[in-house]
Amino acid sequence: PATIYLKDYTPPAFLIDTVALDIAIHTDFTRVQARLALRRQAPGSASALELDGEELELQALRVDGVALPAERYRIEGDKLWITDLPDVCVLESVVRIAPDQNTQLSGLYRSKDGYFTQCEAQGFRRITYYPDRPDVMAKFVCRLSADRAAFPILLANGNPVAQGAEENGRHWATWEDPFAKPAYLFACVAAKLDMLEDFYTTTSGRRVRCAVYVEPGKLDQCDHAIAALKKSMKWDEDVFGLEMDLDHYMIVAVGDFNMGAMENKGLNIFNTKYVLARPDTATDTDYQNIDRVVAHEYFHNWTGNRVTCRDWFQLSLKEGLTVFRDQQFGMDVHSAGVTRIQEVRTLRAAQFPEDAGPMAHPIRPESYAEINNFYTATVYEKGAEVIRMIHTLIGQDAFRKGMDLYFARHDGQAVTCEDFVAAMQDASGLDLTQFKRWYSQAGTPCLIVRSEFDAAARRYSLHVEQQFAPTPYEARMEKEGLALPRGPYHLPIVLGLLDADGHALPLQLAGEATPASTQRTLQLRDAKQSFVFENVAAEPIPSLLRGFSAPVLLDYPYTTAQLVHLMAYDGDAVNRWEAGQRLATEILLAGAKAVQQGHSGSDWIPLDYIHAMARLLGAAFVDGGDPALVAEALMLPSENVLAEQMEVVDPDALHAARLALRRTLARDLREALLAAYLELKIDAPYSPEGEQAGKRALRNACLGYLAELDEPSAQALVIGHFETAGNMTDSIAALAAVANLDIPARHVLLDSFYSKWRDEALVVDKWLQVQATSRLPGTTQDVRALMAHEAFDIRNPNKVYSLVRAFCAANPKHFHAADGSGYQLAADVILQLDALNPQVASRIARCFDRWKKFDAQRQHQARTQLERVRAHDGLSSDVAEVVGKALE
Ligand code: DPP
Ligand code: ZN
Repeated sequence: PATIYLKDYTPPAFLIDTVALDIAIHTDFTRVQARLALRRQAPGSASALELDGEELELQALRVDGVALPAERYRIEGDKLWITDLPDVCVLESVVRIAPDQNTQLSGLYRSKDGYFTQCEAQGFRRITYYPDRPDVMAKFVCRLSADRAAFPILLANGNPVAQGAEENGRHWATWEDPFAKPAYLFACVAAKLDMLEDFYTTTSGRRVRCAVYVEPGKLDQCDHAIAALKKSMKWDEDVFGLEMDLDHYMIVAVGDFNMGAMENKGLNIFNTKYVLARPDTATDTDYQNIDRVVAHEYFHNWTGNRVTCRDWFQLSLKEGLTVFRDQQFGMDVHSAGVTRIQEVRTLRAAQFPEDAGPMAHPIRPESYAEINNFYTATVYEKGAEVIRMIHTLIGQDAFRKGMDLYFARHDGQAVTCEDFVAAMQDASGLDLTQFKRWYSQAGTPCLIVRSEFDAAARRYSLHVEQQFAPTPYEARMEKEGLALPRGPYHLPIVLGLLDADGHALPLQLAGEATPASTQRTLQLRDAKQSFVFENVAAEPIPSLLRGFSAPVLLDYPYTTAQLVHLMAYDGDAVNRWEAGQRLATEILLAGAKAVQQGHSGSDWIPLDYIHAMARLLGAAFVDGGDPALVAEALMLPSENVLAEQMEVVDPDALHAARLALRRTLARDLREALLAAYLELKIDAPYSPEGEQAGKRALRNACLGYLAELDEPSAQALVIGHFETAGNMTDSIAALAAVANLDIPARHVLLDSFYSKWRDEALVVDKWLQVQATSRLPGTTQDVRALMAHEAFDIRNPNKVYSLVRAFCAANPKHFHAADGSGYQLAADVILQLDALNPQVASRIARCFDRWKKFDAQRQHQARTQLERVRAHDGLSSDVAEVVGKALE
């Protein structure tokens, strides 16, 4: 596929003031008429109009009412060029499209109950000829028509302005969006849907109608989404002073959707997964995800829609910022500590490996082949970390001023990441020139920190060195002559120092007269930099990067005793958790080595660790204890995260070591785990919020450990948990545990679960997922068998994600099987999917990212499959880019 470069950006020759669309949906085809009011940016120049169009059947083209002669336009691939246009004119086009055949789910497509759209990033060109680029912002009017009985609901962006009947049982509706927007924010829906509505009044008195549309019969699963929407509206007013700017805010849920959700102006379209919830169908995690995704899409109304991206290289401008905003919202409405811990875990599980692999890219890449491949953990999650660092460096008040300035300068514009950073710099007065390296350098930097204590001088020094090795991305840029000089990062190190009793020390930096506080934010700028603290009586234990203040790897030679101390006493919840993870990682890596050397025992598990975990569990029940945090601490680092730490990954050894540690903890803490399990039983009616969810998380974590005891009584406990579960959180916890057990009850439970929920698609997804992630031998064959099951549909992204991606991304033991059977399964699915839905195929292909970290035999197996995929005729640019870079 052709590579597209940021350096080649040129402004569009023509702008569009208004767009009038007429979309007529018929049984076999849809006819789209578009009237574009064009205006040349540089009047008098001769440049041609460049329009994008994909899979469109052109039927008519008129300029100012006159049919365009053939010599005035030219179609080349997915481009339509028109020459000799006046500076101001109206272009009309008529095309036919086939949404019923649209399996890519990009553009206008058919799903069960009707027709839906997805236009980000480049779906609008599959609806009509248009300059499909975000820097062309226009006001849209959309007339939509369809059969009234089959598709009673007709929606588009903005406000409803008229509607009526047509002949043959058809009807129409016209919607007008008062805000100029890029085409990627266009949406329309023609479907049979049920609707739940509510109202929200903004501070300035606008009464906003909030509506959630879902498939018929699912109204009892909408309450949470609508509540989340109202909470988000309030939060954005309170925290950022940003109000809803339309009278209608609609969320439409659809079961076939490539991504999570889409922030189309006033008409969000959501994957059902992030809308539908009822206590018996959705888990606590699902409820929280709904809060977060609803908030995320709502927050986009300002950060993304009112101010959008100039080009797709700037994607992180809206995504990093909006993820940061939904994270802050999550910390405010849920537990701050737990929310942050979960984000750090996600970053390590998804973004760090990406940054270390063949698809590594900075949050603003210089080039791409397929933009759909750049909706990544780097652009989103690392992008959010970069915004968070600005927030940490300049402080909350200056950050708010920076946001205000950003909107004052750029409301209604399509801008760049530089524009955002400039607003933050101007509002705060902090020079962010060096900071901008975070936008252009790929890879996870490593901080090597060493400490030095001078008892006589009562001086404690931290010497910090930054390492920022180049990635394949930089090598590629180098080859293309685009390499930028790399340099050290500017980042905040939030830290505290603990004494031997666990007290936080007052921190007095050299040159200061008195200690300022017990927690400081240091600014690191140099490749090597030292920080010196005065008046330190005894050697302290450093708590570094509190709250995960920068997305880096930390190399500090902690002893086991120090980590155990931090686990118990660190004042920062994230770092208490982090100390436990760090210790568990060391132990598990030693365990993997022991397994490789054929040691069968578990003498690599230090007793200190077991005792620390026992204390942790006990701490959930003392005053001020937080079961949710304890549940996080009980969770060992995943095999994939551990794999990143191994020179040559041995997935079998990692699996064996991790399982051995879980079993040892289960055996040694059995009484405490059982007591906690019994104690944490909840009798109150279900609520997905706060305290109850935390207790459930800990209770289910205890159950998970107890299930590792190879004993009938433990198995009976799991089965009882399943049978008495009053909500999906408990049911699925038991089912996931039993899916790992080779006992007769496994099939009984799985079968009964499926017969109960076969008509509830999102619950069936969970059923597929627990089987795909089972550790039992035969799982790969089970996944193949499930692909032939009536419950599976390769055209439905959620089904592919739940079964195939869960297997590839969350079952390393089987995906990385030495015989190559997991890789072969993945490649089979990629090839089958590529012709149907390249975006989803490409996401599966990403599971091969780390193939070069494995042993020669596995590398050979992976290469065989990757080459097989690459050799496939007519491969999509999506998969071609991923596989091509993996094989580079
Ligand atoms: N812009 C969308 C989102 O992140 C991507 N589907 O919310
Ligand atoms: Zn987003």
